[in-house]
Amino acid sequence: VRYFLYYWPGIQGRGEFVRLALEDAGADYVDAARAPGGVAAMMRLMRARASTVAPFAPPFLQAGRLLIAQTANILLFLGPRLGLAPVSESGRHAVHQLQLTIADWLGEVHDTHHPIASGLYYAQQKAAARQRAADFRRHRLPKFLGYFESVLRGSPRGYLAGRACSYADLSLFQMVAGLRYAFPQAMARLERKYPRTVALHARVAARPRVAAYLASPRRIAFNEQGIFRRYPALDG
Ligand SMILES: N[C@@H](CCC(=O)N[C@@H](CS)C(=O)NCC(=O)O)C(=O)O
Repeated sequence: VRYFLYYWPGIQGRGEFVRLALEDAGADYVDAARAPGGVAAMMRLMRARASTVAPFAPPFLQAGRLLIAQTANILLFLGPRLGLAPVSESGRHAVHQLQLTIADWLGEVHDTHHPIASGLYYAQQKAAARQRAADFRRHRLPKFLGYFESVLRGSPRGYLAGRACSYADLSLFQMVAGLRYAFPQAMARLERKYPRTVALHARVAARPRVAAYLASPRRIAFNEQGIFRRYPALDG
């Protein structure tokens, strides 16, 4: 089956968590909104139709007649099809649980630069952003990193759940990559406390298809329109 991923062109954003899974598996997919006319097609798919529940927001995935939205839900669907989820029911729920926790974490990263409203510019909420980011760096970032480190500590193979790499491992790689981009100083200070998480990041980056993807033009560079933004004022 050929997959069609719809996500805003020009940013990694939430689409990147899906791209990483598709790329790692060598899946046949089209990054559909990056093609000419792709955004218009994406907006058309977001209009409710009688036969489907329309997505509220990108990313969403078209697979044959299926249209699936919500990052963690897309990965729940793709995981077994791409060989990136455990076979057991308990394993699949564990990976989905980890992915939902990553979604919560990512939302908090977003709120460091948009603490008041997503519809306002960063420049309109700078003072609140500084306050929110300081709390994120001091409390939330170590708490989330510590949680994933403790999950890895309990795992014999160095992956988050089960014996093999899952989409949650790919997503944790993306969190570390994004956090290093957005908060270079904070991450430099913190990282040594989370050696398993850092090692997992390196291990995922070295997976042959991921490495090839990261070096390709398909990987959009981090930038200040995405979720991970480098604003020095927010890095302390
Ligand atoms: N919970 C959803 C969030 C989707 C989402 O917030 N998408 C953003 C782009 S990353 C968007 O286009 N939001 C439009 C809006 O919230 O109005 C997910 O994880 O996929």
